[in-house]
Amino acid sequence: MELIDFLTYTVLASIVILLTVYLAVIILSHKPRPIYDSELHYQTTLAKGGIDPELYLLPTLPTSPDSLDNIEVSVVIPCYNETKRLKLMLDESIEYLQSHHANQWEILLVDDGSSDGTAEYALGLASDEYKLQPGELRIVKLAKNRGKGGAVSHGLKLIRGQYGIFADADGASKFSDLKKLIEAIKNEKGPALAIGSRAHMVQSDAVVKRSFIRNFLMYSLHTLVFIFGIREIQDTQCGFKLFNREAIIQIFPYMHTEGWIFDVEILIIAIRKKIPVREISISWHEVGGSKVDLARDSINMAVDLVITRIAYILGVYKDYKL
Ligand SMILES: Nc1nc2c(ncn2[C@@H]2O[C@H](COP(=O)(O)OP(=O)(O)OP(=O)(O)O)[C@@H](O)[C@H]2O)c(=O)[nH]1
Ligand SMILES: *[C@@H]1O[C@H](CO)[C@@H](O)[C@H](O)[C@H]1NC(C)=O
Ligand SMILES: [Mg+2]
Repeated sequence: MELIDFLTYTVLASIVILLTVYLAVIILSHKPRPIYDSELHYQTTLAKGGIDPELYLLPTLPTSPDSLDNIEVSVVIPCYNETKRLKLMLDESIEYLQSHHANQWEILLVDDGSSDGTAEYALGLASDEYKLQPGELRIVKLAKNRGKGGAVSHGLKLIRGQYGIFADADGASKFSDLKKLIEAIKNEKGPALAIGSRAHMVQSDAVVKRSFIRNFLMYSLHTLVFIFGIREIQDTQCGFKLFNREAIIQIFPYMHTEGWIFDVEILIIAIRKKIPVREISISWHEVGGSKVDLARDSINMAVDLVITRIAYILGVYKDYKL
């Protein structure tokens, strides 16, 4: 009799806990905000120099794996108040693209609601400093700030290239390492990713000299990511990830997270869909002026990670239909 009471009690309690978790995840789940029409348009420079005031429609993801306009590489740069850091990154990347992918590249700069004139600044550089052709540097402005994940996912759905890569505006990664990433997946027939990795640098000055608290938070996050199921990838957070067109089509329409944890969601979807992920060592150097708010952003990342993982397990997030 007592045993039966105990069993009934346990079963009931489990059901209540499960329902509570399920409801909590539904309530807390990430809902990407709707897209404004202006966010599907870009601005660029004029052939004769200067900024073109017109807005042009961006291509939305075609289902065909072929590139549009014969573009090999599209670079998406998420930018939030980046007038101070952007020029170095553009110097390096444009020089590389012009010499290694001449006339077959584009940069799509996603201005994530900056209020320091990042978009106008970048267009000015494109015209006066780099003398780019129309369409080579495209700017899409988000009407309201979405966070790095929102900006990157939005941008990658609007590119023309056969490959799409996202890279940070501060130029922390060595841009020419793009070559290694392309090499790593260029023979793949289906969808594939090549992601930059800084795992080889954990003993280096760049990491050792970071503040104790930064490293502590970094290791805590790594541990949490490990517990929540990404074991086969050492550096999930590197801001230098390359996708072939097929991978973009299979991953980005299904993203839910818009904040810093989006890197993990990309990998969760890739692993669930058995898309190959090659992790490639790249050069990386710390750049000052980080906009990560350590305390607030670490807590948000931890919470978002747990919600995302459980939401996939419970089927609240799906990765096969919108
Ligand atoms: N902080 C912040 N950055 C954003 C946002 N949207 C896009 N970004 C961009 O995300 C990129 C990375 O931001 P950083 O401030 O360099 O991040 P970090 O602290 O250097 O982080 P690590 O480079 O991973 O060490 C930059 O290109 C930002 O401009 C946003 O809403 N907030
Ligand atoms: C962005 O830049 C503007 C102008 O410099 C400043 O007023 C604003 O506080 C900045 N926002 C953030 C979040 O850094
Ligand atoms: Mg950085």
